[in-house]
Amino acid sequence: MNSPEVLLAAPPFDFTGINIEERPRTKQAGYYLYYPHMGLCSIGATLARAGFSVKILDGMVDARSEEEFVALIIAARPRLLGLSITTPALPITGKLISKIRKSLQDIVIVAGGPHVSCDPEIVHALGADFGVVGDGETPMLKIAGSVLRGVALEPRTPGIAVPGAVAETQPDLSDLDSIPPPDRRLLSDPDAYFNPFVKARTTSLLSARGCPFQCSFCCRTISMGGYRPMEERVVLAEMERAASEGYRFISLIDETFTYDRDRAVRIAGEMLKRKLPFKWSCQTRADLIDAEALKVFRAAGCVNLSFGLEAGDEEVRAGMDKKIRDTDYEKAVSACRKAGITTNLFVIIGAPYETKPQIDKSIETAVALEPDYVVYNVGTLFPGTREYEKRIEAGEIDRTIWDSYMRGETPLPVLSKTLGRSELSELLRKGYSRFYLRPGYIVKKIRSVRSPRDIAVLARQARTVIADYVV
Ligand code: B12
Repeated sequence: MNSPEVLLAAPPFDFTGINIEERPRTKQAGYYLYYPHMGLCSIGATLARAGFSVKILDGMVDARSEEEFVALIIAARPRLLGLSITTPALPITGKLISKIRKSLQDIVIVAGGPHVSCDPEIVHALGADFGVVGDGETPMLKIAGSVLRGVALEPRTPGIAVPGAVAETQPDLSDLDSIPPPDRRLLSDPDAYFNPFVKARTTSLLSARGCPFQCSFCCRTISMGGYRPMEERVVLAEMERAASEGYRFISLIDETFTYDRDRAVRIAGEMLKRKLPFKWSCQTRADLIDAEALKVFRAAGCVNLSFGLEAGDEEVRAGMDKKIRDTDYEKAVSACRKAGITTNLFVIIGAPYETKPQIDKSIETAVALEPDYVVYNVGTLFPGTREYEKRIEAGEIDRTIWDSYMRGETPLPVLSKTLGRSELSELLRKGYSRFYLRPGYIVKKIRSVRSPRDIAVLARQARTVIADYVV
């Protein structure tokens, strides 16, 4: 790698580890899907437009180990390193920063991403020089100007935290159309990303940032700000560009793609009209889709739709401020099936007061709804969520929990108030076995095989489920 002025990186990190503890892991079992980091591509595009030389290092695909990740950074010798950090990646990032500093004494390190946005005080414990809260484009541009061009950085610049001082709030980037589109050409291996739906060059794409809903377990209202749609022509131009760069599968990673249902239908309609060569997937809420919209989506290449079931029990769901009725899920899955779109349900194992029988109900509901896929996650208490703030107020936990989690002294806190992470992990394994190892499901999957590619995809899915969650 030639030395870039700025290296933007995401640490290598086995994120299935947050669900299953202490398993003997000799090699990575192969993830179900992995998409490129749009936040880094967007910050990279902004810096490149201002004349900085930038590269992206995605530890998840560019490095096979922590050692390799550190070695790649040392070899690149950037003056400025920006790290994107999710909460579960804190411990590894802390270790990586101290290793990098041992070899590159002059490097300036900026920490950003969902965790830092919700807990900027972590910058000190992490050993970073700056932390960025919220949208990274403008603050990172200012930091790069200061570090690389000597432009003075005003004290208390909005969005920028330094060790020991909390950041002033920066307004959300409201005019998303004014920033350059994410630059996927900064990714070192665009073919390293994959999904289970098609064998094609895969990418992610955002048509809006933020989410207008207030589910108590989700941090995106703080870390991503309010709902901010991009202009439709800008979204379509980005799609055209992705097509010209050879991408043939797009994961639309908006939190709630059909929040503005008519806008989503217009975008899909235009994809169809322009004959954009993509298959695509998106995520939304089960109460925000209808047969008409799905018909347009399918015609425009949509092959999969994900929504959060979260819990099988309507009351548990409502308790997390996700007020969607059971019947909405039944309707949604069946409408997708009729439209020829596969479905994926996200299920939380361990809502705050969820009991074991209620978790069993989630597992059985996921089976009964007959979606094509289910993804279970152990409910984690993330900073920046309303549930977290509630527990701080009640004196149940302390904000310093993240420092001790980072140092390996405290486990990652769970959402559940009654069950521990290992019990929840066991229930999660049970959920995966129950859903994917049912004879009916296996037969259905084998019957759906139409090509050698389908066999390869099925083998990868089976390997992931068995190695990660069953053995
Ligand atoms: C797509 C996605 C994924 C994809 C791809 C991830 C990737 N390569 O980016 C997959 C499926 C692999 C994934 C996995 C996981 N994800 Co995820 N994912 C998302 C999702 C839906 C969109 C991310 C995105 O592109 N956003 C749009 C861009 C523009 O925003 P952004 O990435 O946050 O970046 C902006 C700012 O955060 C900031 N920023 C980010 N990085 C940096 C770095 C620097 C230096 C600076 C200055 C600023 C900065 O500036 C960016 C541009 O403004 C978000 C939800 C969301 N809306 O963000 C969850 C989300 C990021 N994921 C989350 C989680 C928990 C996970 C998993 C742990 C889930 C699991 N159980 O396995 C793993 C961990 C992955 C990891 N490597 O750490 C949480 C993180 C919460 C937290 N506090 O950590 C989120 C916020 C969902 C949620 N609401 O809870 N994820």
